[in-house]
This record gives sequence, C-alpha cells and structure tokens, in this order.
Amino acid sequence: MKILNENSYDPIPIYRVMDSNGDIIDSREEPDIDRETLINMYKTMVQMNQMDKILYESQRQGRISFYMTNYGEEGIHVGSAAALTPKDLVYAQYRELGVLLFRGMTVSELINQCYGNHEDPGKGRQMPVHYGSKQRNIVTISSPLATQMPQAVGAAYAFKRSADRDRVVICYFGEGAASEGDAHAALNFAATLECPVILFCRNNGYAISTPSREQYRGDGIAARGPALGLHTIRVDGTDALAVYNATARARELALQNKPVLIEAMSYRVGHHSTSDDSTAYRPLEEIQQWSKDENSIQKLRLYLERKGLWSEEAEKAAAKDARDLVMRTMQNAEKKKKPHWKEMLEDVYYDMPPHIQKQMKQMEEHLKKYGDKYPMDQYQNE
Ligand SMILES: Cc1ncc(C[n+]2csc(CCOP(=O)(O)OP(=O)(O)O)c2C)c(N)n1
Ligand SMILES: [Mg+2]
Repeated sequence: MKILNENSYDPIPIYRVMDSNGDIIDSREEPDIDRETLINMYKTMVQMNQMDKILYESQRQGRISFYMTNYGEEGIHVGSAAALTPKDLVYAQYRELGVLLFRGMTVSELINQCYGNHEDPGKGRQMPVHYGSKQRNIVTISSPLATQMPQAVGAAYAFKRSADRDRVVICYFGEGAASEGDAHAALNFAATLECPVILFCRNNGYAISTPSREQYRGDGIAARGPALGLHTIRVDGTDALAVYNATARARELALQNKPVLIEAMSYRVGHHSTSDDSTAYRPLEEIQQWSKDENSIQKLRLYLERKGLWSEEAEKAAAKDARDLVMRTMQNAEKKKKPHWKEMLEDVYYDMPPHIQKQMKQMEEHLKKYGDKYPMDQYQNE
C-alpha cells in the first residue's frame, strides 16, 4: 500500500526563455517575433506603467473612486496577448490592462470607463477598471471572483459546437480566485467537454493580504491541471518571451480541443488596489527584491537593446508620449458629462417593468421640484 502526498511528485518546473538579464537561455527557445510586434509589446508595457502611475494618483486626489495597478505583471500581459489573434475571446479578471491595450483598446476608452462619463460603454454603472469591448472581443470584467471562468469555458464550448472553429477563448484569473468553487467547475468542464480554452492563472503571490502559502497546499495551481486531464505548463510570468511561447503553444492545442492550464509566476508589486496598504502584511524588502531582480520590463528592454531595437532615447520618448497621452486623455475625460440620470434605471430589462417606471416618474417629479439642489449641469440632458 502506498499513500500519496504532495511530496510524491516532483514539482512542475518553471519554463523560462530569458534569464534575469534578458539573455536567451537556450537559443532553440527564442521565439520568432517580428520587430514591430516586439516593439509594440515593449511600448505597451511603458504605456500601462504610465497609466497606472497617473490613474493611481488621480484616485488619491479624489478624481476617481478606485484603481488597481498592474506593476510586476507586464510580461504576462504582453506575452500572452501577442500570441493571440484579435478574434480570440478574452475573459479577464481585472488586473490585465496590458492585454486590453495590446488588443487595441485605446487609452481614451479605458479612462472614460474609469471616470464613468457618458462615453463609458458601461454608463458609469461599474467601478473603475471594469473594462470591456465587444469590438475587441473582450468580455466586460465583473467583480465577483472566478465567475468569468465557467462562462469562458461555456463560450469555448459554444465555439466548439459552432462553425466558428478558428478561435479560442482565454480566461485570466488570479491564484486567489482559483480557490473559488467556480474555478474547479471550470477546469473540470474544460477537460471533460474538451473545450478550445486557455485557462491562464496569474500567480502573483497574493490575494489582497492572503499570501499564496495560505491559499493552497500542494504544487500550486499547475498541479491541478494533469490531475484533471488538462494540458499544463508553469511559466515565468516576468519573462514575456516565455509567456509568449507558452500561450502560442497553448493556442495550438486549444484549437485541437485540448484545453490548457497555464500558471504564470510573478509578483504583485503594487498594493492590491487603492483600498489597500500592502506594507501592513508584507515586508518592504520583498517588494524591492521582486521589482529589482525579476523585473519583466527590464528583461524585455535588455533583450530589445541587444537586438538593436531599443535605446535610451527611444525609452525617454516612449515614456514621454505615454505620459502625455494619459494626461491629455484624463483632462478630456474629466470635462465630459456624466451619463443622463435616467440611465441608472434603464437597460436592466428589455421592457421597463411598472415598478421601475414608477421610480422614474417619482425621480422626474423630484427633480422638477428640487433639481436646483443637484449639480445637474454635470449630467447629460438628453
Ligand atoms: C467571490 C468574491 N470573493 C471575494 C472578493 C473580494 N476580492 C476582490 S479581489 C480579491 C483577491 C483576489 O486575488 P487573486 O485572484 O490572486 O488576484 P490578484 O488581485 O492577485 O490579481 C478578493 C478576495 C470578490 N471580489 N469576489
Ligand atoms: Mg493573486
């Protein structure tokens, strides 16, 4: 008789293409990415950093209600997004800004959402960072953790059953979200229904204040893959080239109805959100070490510099352009009117039910009497 435990298996290794200095470890693994795409990947990292810096500050100044930064996970975003096609459907969690930017969502679309003005497709009804774009095949982000996972697998199953066979679904989730019941259901459905889906776990070491050592036992999230019958890879999330290779291979497998679980290892360098102060539960040295030694932006930059595709001047210009674009867009977003107040009662039902019609009438009468007590000029009128 042999009782197995977590030590009965070797740990799943971490696939890397670059070392900490951006040098290729094994030339056979270097991906064949054209120069334009490589530069676009790097510029996306620069853009997301500037957006994070400025929008985080704008929350601190009371101009928006909430924000979440993406520091430390840039390699995951651009590496995976570059391996997808625009038709592939994205289900994100909330910390995947680089994926959205790389797919062509504009800084203006993103900032309008954060400001909840009348150009926000969600009409100001969600918290900031709950982006979505039908046009870019990005399903709108929702707050309850892991709900996107069974939905993504369902969408992949629908692709499988339809004539639309040249696209896959990618679903991003945190290692914390992976503890939800929905995550287990999604992994099992993906495997048993053989769905064209990539289940992409961003393991950044924390779920707000809960470190991953308290989140799970055993060999992390990746170990669940083979156990459930999923193709699986664990990858260095700070290595954009490794993430690219892993996602490109996962996409090929998914197209053959072989679902894949990717666990990308990184570190959440920023606080969880603007509602969090992470120095209350983790040492400063840990943050500093990760930002310095395994910095995904630095690695890709060194790689590009050695290829002659990037320079100090290019860096300065890209950072300035990115910062100016965010500042300009933010100032414009602030000037735009908020959605009409009636929007808050619309869109939930196709035909407005009587009780909501009644509330609408009451609100209309209220504003007729007391409208001058509200900042109505900040809202759209018609
Ligand atoms: C069902 C549910 N429970 C709790 C929360 C509160 N919550 C929001 S984010 C978060 C942590 C998630 O951590 P992780 O999945 O690792 O993603 P990360 O923030 O690290 O990117 C929690 C607990 C929630 N949004 N939904
Ligand atoms: Mg996490």
